[in-house]
Amino acid sequence: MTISAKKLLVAALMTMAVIAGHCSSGDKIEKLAVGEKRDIKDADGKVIGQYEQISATQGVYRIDQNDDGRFEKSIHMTEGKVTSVDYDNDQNGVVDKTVFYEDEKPVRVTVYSKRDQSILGIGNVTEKKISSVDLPGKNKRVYFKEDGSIDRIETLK
Ligand SMILES: [Ca+2]
Repeated sequence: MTISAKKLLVAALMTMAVIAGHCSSGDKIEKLAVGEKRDIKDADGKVIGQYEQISATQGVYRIDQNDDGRFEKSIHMTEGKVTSVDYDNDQNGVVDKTVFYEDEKPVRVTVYSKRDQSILGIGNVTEKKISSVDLPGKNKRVYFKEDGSIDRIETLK
């Protein structure tokens, strides 16, 4: 990976962390039978996605805002709390990134390779900011300062 590719990845991860911060579990909690689905509508009544009850405690909101049949965002919920959100920002039907939540706070962002879906980078989130990024392909972990500049780089074991 080149330096500019790394910069891009970091920028993407940081953007994700910010977006993730806006995605709270304040959404309405549905209660349906397992396997049951329900349309999600916007303020104008237009269908923008679907909610599916996966199990007694788990459900997923799948959002297809541009109505092309591909979900750009899937929000996984357990007991009414967000556990992870999958994003398909380029709308190719394959997940680009997943943001993982613990206690309703984003803790980790995984970015996948467009080529083979392998993990390009794992961003570790602290206080809604990326504090470090693991680059499995490089065996490196990059730490960031408060201002987003690189603090240090460690080799992963
Ligand atoms: Ca779509």
